[in-house]
Amino acid sequence: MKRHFETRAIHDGQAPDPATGAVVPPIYQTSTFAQSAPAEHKGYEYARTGNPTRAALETAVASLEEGTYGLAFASGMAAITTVAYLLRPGDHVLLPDDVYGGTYRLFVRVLQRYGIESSYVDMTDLTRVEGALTARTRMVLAETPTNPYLKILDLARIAELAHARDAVVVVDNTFASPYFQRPLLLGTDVVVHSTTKYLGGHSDVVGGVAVTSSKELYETLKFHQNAAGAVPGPFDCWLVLRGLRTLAVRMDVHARNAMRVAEFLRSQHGVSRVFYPGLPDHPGHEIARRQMTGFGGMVSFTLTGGAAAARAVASAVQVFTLAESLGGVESLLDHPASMTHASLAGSPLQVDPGLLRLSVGIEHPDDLVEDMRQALGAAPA
Ligand code: P1T
Repeated sequence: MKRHFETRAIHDGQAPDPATGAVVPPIYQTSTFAQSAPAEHKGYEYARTGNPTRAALETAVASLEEGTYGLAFASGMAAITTVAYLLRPGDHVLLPDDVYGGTYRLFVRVLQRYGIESSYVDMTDLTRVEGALTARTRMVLAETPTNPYLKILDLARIAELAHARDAVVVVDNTFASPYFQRPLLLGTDVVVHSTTKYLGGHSDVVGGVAVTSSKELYETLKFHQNAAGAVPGPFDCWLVLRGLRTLAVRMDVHARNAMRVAEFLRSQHGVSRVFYPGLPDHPGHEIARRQMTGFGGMVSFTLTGGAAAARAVASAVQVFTLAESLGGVESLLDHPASMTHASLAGSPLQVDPGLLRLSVGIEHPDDLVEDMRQALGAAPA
């Protein structure tokens, strides 16, 4: 019988060290490996190409995503950049109109210079997805729930539309984590993560991964991982592995607390809209129930007082910390328009300056609700 997620998170890729019996995978802090004769070695030659601590992480993450092959990178952006090496000048990539600001910046400010075109549509509308696919579209890069509006995209349907055009479907699964969503089982081709977020889980490491079940895609990505070299160090891999082991228990609490905070926010007069896929009136709720096993820990909201109120709340929080990033045990509050999504300023994807985004942590929910109550009190009506 196939082992359950919680068991795989603790054991896959993490068997006791054969050399010493160490229960936790050792940090192989070495840049090179001895060879017995030229090109004869124990599977490792140079640490950009491969390192046992990194291999442990790559195996574990592939297992959790129900994929065959995992690759680890120095950041989420390094993982996405390496996936973009699948493209050639003249190719077109389709992305959601709500996407992490850094991903937009990479495609528009960097890859466009190399002849890669990108366009952005509301992927909750499948007719728009279909209409935006062209003969040159080689990749669809979906993110769901999206960052920062938490839209839910129907991955199985998007994969069907993209595959009919022979485009590769890449899913950024950072917000859901593999505990709540496994895109490869929905027919998509590659999953990427910023492991900086839920997989690491403690806001103490920057990293990324890519997972696929296609041998061909894996071999191309592995070649580029080594050729371009944006690999993580062994200690960073070890930190992500340590985070992975508690992913299941953390995600359950993140989701439970997020639901409490979302329901509280919705009951407040000063709050105009709450975006959380767990709320039954969220437009993506039914798809989320089908394709996810939980709704995650991210909540966004707008205030009746607009941007001035948002800035006041952002400065008033005490348990939440005003900071970029997400997915750690501690609750964070982000003002996307001026922080994580500032690179969208002046673009058609610009974020409402009245929007606040919460990464709801695993503190006691009463303390999180009380903090929101007092911070909302600081907002001008
Ligand atoms: O920061 P890095 O590890 O390079 O990951 C980039 C990235 C990729 N994909 C998604 C969905 C992300 O949210 C991010 C990083 N996001 C933030 C820092 C943020 O606060 O939204």
